[in-house]
Amino acid sequence: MTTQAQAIPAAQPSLLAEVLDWLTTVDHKRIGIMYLVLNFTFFLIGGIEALLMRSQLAASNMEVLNPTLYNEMFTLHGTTMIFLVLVPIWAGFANYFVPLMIGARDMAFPRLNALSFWLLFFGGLVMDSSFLFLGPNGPQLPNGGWTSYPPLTTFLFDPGRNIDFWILGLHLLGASSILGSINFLVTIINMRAPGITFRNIPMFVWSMTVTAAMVLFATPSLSVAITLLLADRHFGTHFFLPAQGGDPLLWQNLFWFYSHPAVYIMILPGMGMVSEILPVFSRKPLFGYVFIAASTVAIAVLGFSVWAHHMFQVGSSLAVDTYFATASMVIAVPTGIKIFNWIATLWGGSLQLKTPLLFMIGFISMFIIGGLSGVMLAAVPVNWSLHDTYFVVAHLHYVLFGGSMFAVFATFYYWLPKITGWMMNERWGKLHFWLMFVGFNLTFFPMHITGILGMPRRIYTYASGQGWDIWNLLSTIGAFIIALSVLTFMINFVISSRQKVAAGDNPWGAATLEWATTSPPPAYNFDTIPPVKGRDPLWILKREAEAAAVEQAAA
Ligand code: HAS
Ligand code: CU
Repeated sequence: MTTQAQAIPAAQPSLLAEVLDWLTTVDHKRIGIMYLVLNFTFFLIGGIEALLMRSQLAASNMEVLNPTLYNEMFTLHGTTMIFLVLVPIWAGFANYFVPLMIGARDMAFPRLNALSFWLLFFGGLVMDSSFLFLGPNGPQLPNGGWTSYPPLTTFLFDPGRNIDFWILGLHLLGASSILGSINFLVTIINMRAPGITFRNIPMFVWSMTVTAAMVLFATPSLSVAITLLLADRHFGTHFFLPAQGGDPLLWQNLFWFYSHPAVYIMILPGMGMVSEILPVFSRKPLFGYVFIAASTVAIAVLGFSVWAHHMFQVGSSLAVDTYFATASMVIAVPTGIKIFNWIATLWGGSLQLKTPLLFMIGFISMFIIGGLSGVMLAAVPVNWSLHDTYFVVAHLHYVLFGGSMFAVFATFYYWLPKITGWMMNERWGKLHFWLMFVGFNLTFFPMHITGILGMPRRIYTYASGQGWDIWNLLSTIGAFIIALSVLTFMINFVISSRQKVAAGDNPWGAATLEWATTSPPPAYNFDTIPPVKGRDPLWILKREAEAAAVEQAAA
């Protein structure tokens, strides 16, 4: 494979051919990269929307955004961050890495995989483009909140095109998720290399299996909800309008039957990655593998039976409220199991405080705070006073940003060397972490306080003299520090891509199969798949090689 191939210089493909190659690719690695680029672009868009909102809320009676624009910004910010960043970004990482981790050549259905990506791409475009098409109220963006409760979003109240675009965009995103989840399930169940079983498969793959099953069971409920809403808006049905015999609670039940599981869809893969990264950077096998895997399944099952904790104000019976409150609190048990096992993994290890580990320690600590405020919200009387206040906004950002998003950055720093062949710069990485950690806490911790002081979520401005001003100002300063940290991340990416510090096959000394091939991997992934004899295959091989060397030396 050497001299001849190198002697004849390969013809340089034209730029057009190269672009076409990417647009028509069915290679899981390229599709994975396209997901990540798209998701990061949406992360920037969602971030700009957030900065606009925080500027408007920096002080009382500001006039950065008018009320209409403010509604549009919080709707698109929530929808973008959830449906276009955190749900699909894990599919992006998994696309690239699941086949490598299980020693497969590609995903089970490569074309379906490309279709999932393009549905996501066009779903995102549709979601953001309603303002280009004039409706009866002029150019508008979706404005019903990421929850889009009817009757607010019915035709009677909002005849604009914006809600239709939100529905149609979401349909495409839902189809993308469902197809992706089928693909992951079939790939993981059918295409594992010899020796890989569900007792030794990497925990990220375990998490993706469970997540894909959740996506498959939950997403149709959302698709049904938005189809009924579309029918109500345009085809004369009355599912949601009480005056015509409908029931808005039907929407809430269908929506949360998807959207509560969705919060675990956004965090379980991250929890899988914590379980990958902690062992590598503490030089110890994962503590409690079986318990972590089982608790993932438990969270998924329980996650389907707590949705009405978002609906404690609708006047359900005491029995119903008691059930949903108890079930929600029970989820703290499997979650706690994970956290204690992670701490046990770190315990006594020789910790290497590199950027991926820093972000994961950030994840664990911030997620505990977010989880505890979740348990508080699950207590019905507490919920009655805190529902729809900034306390909920604080909770959801501690789990979704402090949790999922920190895990995303950890994963990025951890896996980028495999994708590109070069390392991210550590100094800039640490600066990125600390800026983000400080900015995050400065933004979202005060929201617990404004929430308890009674500040409702989704208001575009407020009067001073209610004790909210200083906390809001701090939140806004924090938000700009987060923006600075994201900028630091992008600078790091550019600097590192110029420095190109070679990564080698396995820069972190990790144990899983993706590190056995070159960085970046060849199109076909592996020359030969190393034998898998247990949970940490590359560490087992290393130990065997060392033992053989000792034996040889002794002989
Ligand atoms: Fe949540 C609202 C309850 C986890 C995301 N959540 C939201 C929203 C989002 C979200 C996005 O019951 C807002 C949606 C909207 O726009 O309206 N959540 C919980 C509970 C948990 C929980 C009980 N949430 C998450 C995760 C998310 C997420 C994970 C995304 C990644 N959440 C709620 C409730 C609401 C809510 C109410 C509705 C609020 C309202 O009124 O609108 C649990 O899964 C958390 C478990 C984790 C822990 C931490 C680690 C566990 C340890 C073990 C020991 C702890 C014990 C508890 C025994 C608990 C360390 C002791 C309790 C103390 C208080 C000290
Ligand atoms: Cu929930």
